[in-house]
Amino acid sequence: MSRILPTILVCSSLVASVGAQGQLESNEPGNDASLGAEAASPNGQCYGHLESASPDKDFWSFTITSPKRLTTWTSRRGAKTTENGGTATSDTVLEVYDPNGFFIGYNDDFGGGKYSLVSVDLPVAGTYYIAVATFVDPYIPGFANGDYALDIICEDPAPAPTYSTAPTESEPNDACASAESTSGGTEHFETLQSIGDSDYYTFTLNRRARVTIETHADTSTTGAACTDPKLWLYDAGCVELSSDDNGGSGSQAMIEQVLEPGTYSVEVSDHQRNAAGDYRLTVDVTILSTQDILPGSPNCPGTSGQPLQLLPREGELPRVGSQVTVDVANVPAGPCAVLLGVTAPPAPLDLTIVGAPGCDLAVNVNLGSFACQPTVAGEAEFGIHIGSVPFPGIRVFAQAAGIDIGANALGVILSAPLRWTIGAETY
Ligand SMILES: [Ca+2]
Ligand SMILES: [Ca+2]
Ligand SMILES: [Ca+2]
Ligand SMILES: [Ca+2]
Repeated sequence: MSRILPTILVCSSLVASVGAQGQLESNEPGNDASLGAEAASPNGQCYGHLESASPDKDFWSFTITSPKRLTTWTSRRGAKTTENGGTATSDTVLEVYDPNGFFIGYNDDFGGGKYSLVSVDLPVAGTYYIAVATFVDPYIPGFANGDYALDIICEDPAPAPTYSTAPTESEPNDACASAESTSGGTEHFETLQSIGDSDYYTFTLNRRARVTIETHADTSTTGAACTDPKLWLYDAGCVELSSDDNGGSGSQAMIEQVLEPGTYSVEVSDHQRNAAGDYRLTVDVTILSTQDILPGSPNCPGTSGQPLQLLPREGELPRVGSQVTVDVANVPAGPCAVLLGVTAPPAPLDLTIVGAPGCDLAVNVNLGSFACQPTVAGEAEFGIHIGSVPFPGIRVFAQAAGIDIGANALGVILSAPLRWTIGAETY
């Protein structure tokens, strides 16, 4: 039951908004300045093009009527990634300006790629500007140009976190093997009973997440505080990953780290494991967006000799409240559709028996099948608007299918499946 309800809610939230397309740039070269900015929505996806003749800058504007938190990012648009003369740009920079034209945000690269992301508070109502520009390296001839996607999300500022209080510790908990259980949204009011005491806590992540573990001054257990605590983070084998002494408030400790799915432990002790006293420990877990191509259809070429492919967009983030789009490459001449579901079969279903050897059905098509949107010859794109799904961590599976008479006896080819994990945040 706990899985069914989110599934139904995700379906109803997604189906109404499948196939949404970005707003196109329409005022080049007027949009090179804020005066000619393209008017955009404060929540949506835009499609622009950075010119090849000279480095381009495209201004986009949006208006908010109350203070918001802006998160905006660029991503690749188009299946090809050629820097010069290709269909997709590969390197952008982002600038954000307030209603008075003051510069309030900038980013070149984020998340290990060449696209850009800015997250900034917008403190007053008004019209703000985002400029997408070509990255120019003065030491390298030529520059990246081509198509890009720009996502804009304006949200109400997040409320202060609230925690549920964990049961009192049960000593001895002085090793990974005897650690207390914890999880995101939990706080612990505990004490180091004697000099040299360590308290271990363990938690398990089933999605990629940003984890924040922090100590806070407290005297609620014995009346005396541990004045200078320290934290150590360990992996499932109790191998130390990191530690922090004074990264929190004053001499308090804080570890903030992006962690892959798995089991971890954290140790709280005095900074020299040489003092006693009370502390409060908080644990926050924020699930992050991911997109992965999974195994499936290992040998399912079309008549072109190439396989149908879903290509996740570099820099694109399947985040709550955003539009997520994927490119489709090697699209055959016949109709193309994207099969969409919130679950996948335990193993891909080989279609040899119906005349498509090497092609696998790897999605439970419980959201439906939807036409690809053609872009250029042999390419298409497909997008969904995620809406405010209140269940970050839910997965959406997509697989492209194309009618390609002659490719095999069935006349259908399938791509490998794409798995989106809907994150509460981006990185
Ligand atoms: Ca442009
Ligand atoms: Ca421009
Ligand atoms: Ca203790
Ligand atoms: Ca202990």
